[in-house]
Amino acid sequence: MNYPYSIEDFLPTFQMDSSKLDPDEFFMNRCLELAFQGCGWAQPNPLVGSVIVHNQQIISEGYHRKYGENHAERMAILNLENKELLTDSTIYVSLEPCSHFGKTPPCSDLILEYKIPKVVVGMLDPNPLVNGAGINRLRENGVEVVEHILNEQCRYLNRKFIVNQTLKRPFITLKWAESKDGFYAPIPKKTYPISGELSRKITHRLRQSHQAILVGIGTWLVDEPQLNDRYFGGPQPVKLVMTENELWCFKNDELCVKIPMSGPEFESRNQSKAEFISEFCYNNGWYSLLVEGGSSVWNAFLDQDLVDELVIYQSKSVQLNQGLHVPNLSQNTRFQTPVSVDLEMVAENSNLDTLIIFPWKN
Ligand code: AOF
Ligand code: ZN
Repeated sequence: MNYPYSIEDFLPTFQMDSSKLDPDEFFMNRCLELAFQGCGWAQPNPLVGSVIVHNQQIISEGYHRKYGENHAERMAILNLENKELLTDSTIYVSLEPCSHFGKTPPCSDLILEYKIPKVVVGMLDPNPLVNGAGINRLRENGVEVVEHILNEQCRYLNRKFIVNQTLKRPFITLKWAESKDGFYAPIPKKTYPISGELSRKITHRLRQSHQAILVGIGTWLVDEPQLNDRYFGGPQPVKLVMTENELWCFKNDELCVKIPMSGPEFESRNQSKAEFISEFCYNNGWYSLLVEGGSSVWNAFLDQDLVDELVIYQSKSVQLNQGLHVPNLSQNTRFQTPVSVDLEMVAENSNLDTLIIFPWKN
């Protein structure tokens, strides 16, 4: 499987040897590959892929390409020229077919309409409007349904959607680059390149796959970061800046609103800044937030346990001797067993960073 520069590329659960997969897993793996093509475009909808298999051969494929557009199964069915084959085929889909009317009509109805006798599903749809109802509807109408194929991988791919649907808040990723001695910037603070080229690309993928990006005012003023994705395409994330007393919100590079985060009204909410920002994002429809630092912003989220995933680039070459410290994770039980990848070992790469990931925990 290859999701260029994405966190999935570096996790052991996604390093599947396709020769060892059984047929259901093999076809579901293809669904995952297709699903990922919607990365950055389908959000905040889930990433979903689908294949139609006839006589053990894939005869059609589809994926949820863009928010508001056709769902994966519908695409796979529409893409098939000879629809007569459907009554003797199996449709694979990485997420349970939906049973509700959203921006598009229910996929389970389409499957029934074309009399597809068997459906193989990767994961249940955590959307309370579906949540098993799509599978029930198929079974009640005589369709054979097989569930949970590559379930762990399907759920990980849709971790943002799961967090949104079950916790009603954005998925929150923290990311930083640190020198080999644990600093993220020199003192006095100035722009200082720590991570290498491959790390930068991974960051752009992270930006592309989040709907909002947050930095502190220090990072904003000193680094003047563009906070956009310049490699992968799709809608650009909204930029947020946390100051001592305000949250600034930029859309299309224009400052559009400053929201107070101090004073009697804010205090009366009894919320930390991290909780407030999380709720503010969710209420605005920004269902994933990438927190790029500095330390007061990272710590605001770590202190409130509002971190779903943590991504660190640790340089093997840059040593600062003194500077601004990255957050201390030693007391935090959630962040003790990372996945560590020596990026220098990744194909044709002169990047001297170790990628340290604390992946979302199911
Ligand atoms: C599927 N296949 O490919 C996707 C599904 O507004 P809509 O019509 O796009 O519906 C969005 C919801 O549909 C979303 O919250 C999730 O429950 C489900 N997404 N379902 O059968 C797909 N993307
Ligand atoms: Zn659907």
